[in-house]
Amino acid sequence: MMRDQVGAPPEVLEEMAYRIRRLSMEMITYSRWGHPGGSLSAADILAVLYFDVMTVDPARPDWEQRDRFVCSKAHAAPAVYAALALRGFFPIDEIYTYCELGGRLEGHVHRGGLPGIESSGGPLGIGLSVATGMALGLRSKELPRPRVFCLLGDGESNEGNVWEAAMSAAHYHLDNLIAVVDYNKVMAKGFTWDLMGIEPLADKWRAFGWDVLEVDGHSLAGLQEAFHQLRWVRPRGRPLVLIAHTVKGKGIDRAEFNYKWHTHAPDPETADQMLRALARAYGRPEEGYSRLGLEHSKETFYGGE
Ligand SMILES: Cc1ncc(C[n+]2csc(CCOP(=O)(O)OP(=O)(O)O)c2C)c(N)n1
Ligand SMILES: [Mg+2]
Repeated sequence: MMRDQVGAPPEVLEEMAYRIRRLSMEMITYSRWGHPGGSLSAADILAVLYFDVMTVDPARPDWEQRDRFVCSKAHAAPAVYAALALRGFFPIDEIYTYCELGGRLEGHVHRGGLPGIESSGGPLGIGLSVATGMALGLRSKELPRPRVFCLLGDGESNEGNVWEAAMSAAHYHLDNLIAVVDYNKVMAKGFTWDLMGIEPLADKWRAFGWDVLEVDGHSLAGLQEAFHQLRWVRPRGRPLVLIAHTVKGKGIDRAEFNYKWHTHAPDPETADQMLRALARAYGRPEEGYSRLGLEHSKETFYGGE
C-alpha cells in the first residue's frame, strides 16, 4: 500500500504523539499520581487512532455515526485525556484537574462527565466485553458502520473475561470490532514472562477466531498501514486484533521497561528533566515541566493502584 494513500501527514502524528507523552507526564506530576508506563507505551497508538483512523467529531461527541474507543486498560487515562484534549474535546488546561475531587478527569477513565469517554474502567478485563456489546449494537447502523476500538494491556490479558469477550465477538462475526493489545511486556510488578506468560499470543487470538496483525506499536507509519489495511483490504466477518509491540514507559529513559514506573509520579524537578530530555529526543525546543514551582493546592483523589 502506498504511504500517500494513508491519512494524516507523519509530522502531525509525530507532534501529537510527542504532545500526548508531554501532557501525560504534566498531569501525572501535577496530580502526584498516575500510571506513566502504560500511558507512554500507548501514546503512538492513540495519536494514530485520534488523528488518522477514527471518525469522531469533538463538536458532536454523541454523534451516532462516530467510531467508539474503549480504553480497557483504563489506568492509561492520562494518555487518553491528552489525546482527547489535543483533538479538541475539552480545553487542554483542564488536564491539570486530573484526579481532582469533583473534576471530570478521574484517575481511571470514567463515562459520564467528559466528552469523548465512552466507557468506565478500573477493574482490568472488562473493556472488551463492553466493546463487544457496542459493536454488536452498532451493526444495525447505516453504512459506513461505526467501528469500535478497544485498547487492552498485555498484563490485562491474564483476565479470563477478555477471552470470553473474544469468543463472543468471533461468534457474532463482529468485523466492526478492533482490539489493540499494547504489548509492552511489563505488568504492574514485573515482566509478563515472569509473572504470567501470555505467549503464543497471536495464536491464542487466532484460535479464538480473530484476524491478527502484529505491528511495531511505536512506528506511526506501521500503525497507520495496519489500521488502513483493516478498513479496506481485509475480508469481512471476523473481528481483528492488532498486537502492538511496545515499550513500557516509551520516551522517558528511566521509565522504559521499568515496572517501578507503572504507578509512580515524578517529583516536579525530575519531571522537568524528563520533559526536557523528551523534547530533545523529539528534536523540539527544550521545554520543561510547565508547573515547576507551582504547588497543587487542591484536594486530590488518589484512586487505587
Ligand atoms: C481486575 C484488576 N486487577 C488488578 C488491578 C490493578 N492493576 C492496575 S494496572 C495493572 C497492571 C496491568 O498491566 P498491563 O495490562 O500490562 O498494563 P500496562 O503495562 O499497559 O500499564 C494492575 C495489576 C486492576 N486494576 N484490576
Ligand atoms: Mg503491560
